[in-house]
Amino acid sequence: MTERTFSIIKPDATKRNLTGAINAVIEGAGLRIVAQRRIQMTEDQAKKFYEVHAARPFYGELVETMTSAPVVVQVLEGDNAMAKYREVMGATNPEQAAEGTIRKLFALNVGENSVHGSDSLDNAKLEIAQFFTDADIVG
Ligand code: FUP
Repeated sequence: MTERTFSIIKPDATKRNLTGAINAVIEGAGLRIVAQRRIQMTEDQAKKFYEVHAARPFYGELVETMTSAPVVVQVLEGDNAMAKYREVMGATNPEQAAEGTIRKLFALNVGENSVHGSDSLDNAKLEIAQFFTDADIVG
């Protein structure tokens, strides 16, 4: 089924000019980038985005990392897009990520792991709505 999921190319990756290389892996996997914008995330945006992790010990560092440089927020569309992108991203900790995945190829460590992808269709909807309006998305 055609789905949409939400992606972020994180500061560690934008700082190293990896936006194009990561987009090549995304497109190579058959996912279409139907919306994309480079932004400087505010502290409030990062806090809201990672609200679910607010009680975790790494929350402060996570918010700091996500606001340390620009990010590229994206909407990806394709067959089974949510699960497919999770697979293409690889495990949260790059040491555990499979060969050929974005995190295996590019991530530095668990906190600087180059990309975010929604982990459910419900979250994808909420996350897309935090950064895009319907008019921004051209499928
Ligand atoms: P994922 O869905 O793979 O991005 O992983 P999580 O939602 O579990 O984690 C979200 C982000 O929190 C990670 F991308 C980086 C950060 N994090 C840490 O910094 N340390 C951890 O031990 C776990 C997550």
